[in-house]
Amino acid sequence: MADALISLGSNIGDPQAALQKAMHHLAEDPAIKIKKRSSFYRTTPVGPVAQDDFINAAALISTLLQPDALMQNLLDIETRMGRDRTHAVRFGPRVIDLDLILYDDVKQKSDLVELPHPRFRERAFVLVPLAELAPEWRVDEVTLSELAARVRDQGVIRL
Ligand code: PH2
Ligand code: MG
Ligand code: MG
Repeated sequence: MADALISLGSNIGDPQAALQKAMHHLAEDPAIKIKKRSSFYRTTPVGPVAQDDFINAAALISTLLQPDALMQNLLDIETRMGRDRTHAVRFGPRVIDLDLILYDDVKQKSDLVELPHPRFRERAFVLVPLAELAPEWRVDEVTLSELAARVRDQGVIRL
């Protein structure tokens, strides 16, 4: 069994309902056990695209799946929830986004997923929910709560 941290985000339609639905899909996957869910956060969009605020959250799971298989299941949930990547704008609005951020202390770069997630250290909308779930989880000797403290003030409000 491995532990993994997943970041969830949505800013189209009813984002809170979308996050709840995504949590249900995760819980229903027989290969995934949700250990903890974070609060929901309203977050200012990060990146080059002007768009609505996001709702973000995180889940701490344990799983028998290897990282690529887990990522594929996350992508399948996105597709089932109506995510269409064919005309998508990079960093643009999305009905649901499920990102695999950390998987034990695995470091890898496959076609499907890079671990740890390449941009998570800059993103309060990822780190604040992660630090709520696993404040003492260390990445290269630094805890998630320390990483989260470095990126405060990016408009992340707990609901
Ligand atoms: N996701 C992005 C780009 N920007 N900003 C916020 N606040 N939350 C997100 O989930 C997000 C973003 C691309 O995945
Ligand atoms: Mg993302
Ligand atoms: Mg994604």
